Amino acid sequence: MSYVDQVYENVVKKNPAEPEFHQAVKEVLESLRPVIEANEETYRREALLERLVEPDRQFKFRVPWVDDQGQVQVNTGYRVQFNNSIGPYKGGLRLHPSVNLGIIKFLGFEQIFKNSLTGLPIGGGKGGSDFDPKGKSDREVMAFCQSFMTELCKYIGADTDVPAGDIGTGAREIGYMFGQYKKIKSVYEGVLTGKGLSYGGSLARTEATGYGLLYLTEEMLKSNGHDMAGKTVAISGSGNVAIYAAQKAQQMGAKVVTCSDSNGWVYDPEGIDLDALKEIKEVKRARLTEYKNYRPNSEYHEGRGVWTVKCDIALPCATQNELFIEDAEALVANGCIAVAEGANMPTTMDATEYLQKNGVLFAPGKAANAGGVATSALEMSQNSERLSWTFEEVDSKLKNIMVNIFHNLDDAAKRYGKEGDYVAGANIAGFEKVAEAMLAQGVC
Ligand code: NDP
Ligand code: 2IT
Repeated sequence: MSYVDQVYENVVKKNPAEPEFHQAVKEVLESLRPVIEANEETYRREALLERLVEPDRQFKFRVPWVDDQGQVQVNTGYRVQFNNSIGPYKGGLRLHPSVNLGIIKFLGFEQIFKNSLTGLPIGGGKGGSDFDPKGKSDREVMAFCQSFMTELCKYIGADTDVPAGDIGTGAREIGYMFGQYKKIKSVYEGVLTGKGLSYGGSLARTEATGYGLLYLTEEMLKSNGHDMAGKTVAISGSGNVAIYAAQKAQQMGAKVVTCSDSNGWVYDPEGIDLDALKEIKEVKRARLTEYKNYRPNSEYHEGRGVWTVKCDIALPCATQNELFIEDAEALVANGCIAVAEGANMPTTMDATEYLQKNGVLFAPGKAANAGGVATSALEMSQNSERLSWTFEEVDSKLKNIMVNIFHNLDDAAKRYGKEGDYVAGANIAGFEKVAEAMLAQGVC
């Protein structure tokens, strides 16, 4: 049996009931086959892949808190420290009722390669909880965040492990967690990123994932003879990534016609009104059903459907496994030329293959959404030197990073005879640096 198949089979056996983790490992290992075959003897002897798919350590803990009725609630918290061979563990905290160990592990595993692609010294980690911030008062969210950090603070630190936002974790949650960390540890350090601007946050971190997605997409389009101006864009999600992806797409002269949340989706043929969307989602924390009150000519539909809309470019920015084979078929039938993943693993493997086979340019999440974590690393740098950079400075570094990521993965794909396969290119380019560091550091 090939080394890749052997390692994958073992992952499934050792980690049952973690389908998202299996999916992430399979996608990475499949595209690493040529690199692994070229170095098989060393990698086997050093058990490189076995070490890569096994987290350094994982924490699972109880998070008790008291709701506004005086009722004690109990959630489960997680932090998976996956690989720190190129820098401190770095990755977000997801707060969503669907969170379980397998989801955190898939995200942590992806994060290793994504963080490597940024070219910055950050390792891979991820955490979160099955807590649902939706419908909770600020006081309840604070109670949860304080309890969560009371345990998490034992395992993290500015040079050890630096969490940040993800689904359900935004500026409010990071603020409460930072306050609790400081209270318990009496240390003022950059232990979290995505902080508010008044206490060590970086300008442009809020916008970074969405903006970075568009910088990379534009570069991918340019290198294939297209550009963003005049294009029609379908976006899913309506959170941090979706909103700032839409903003940058509009700035680049494209028209964004959709967005969605977990209940339904909006089609606005005149182009999404971002002021309205921000007010609904960032200020009121409300549902997309409200969008029609601002834009009477728009349509609201219950359920899924964003990918049925005719578009040139599709940007899935909500969650994992939200773009299926039938969606890929609809996109191809409608003449879509590019798909770039703002979310982590939003496209299923068969959908990805279908898109690639049908000539659709496809930028995988670990490259396309790396602008968020890259800017988090820039926030760490600013915290370390106790300085803050201007918006323009951070934004121009972000743009450079995204352009470099695209060329690195484009080159890696070409080196292995897989020109245009940006999935393989991203996995190979991300893996090469981590593998080299792991081998150099010996068995650990
Ligand atoms: P937010 O919580 O700000 O927004 C998430 C959006 O996705 C919401 O519109 C939400 O709808 C929707 N969504 C979440 N879960 C589901 C679900 N199970 N089914 C349908 N819709 C869902 O999160 P972000 O924008 O930060 O994250 C979006 C994606 O981008 C995630 O995959 C995340 O891992 C990834 N990402 C985020 C980065 C960041 O910097 N924030 C960086 C890189 C990647 P609803 O409100 O109804 O739940
Ligand atoms: O998936 C991701 O890259 C994030 N949620 C951002 C992580 C970070 O540390 O900024």
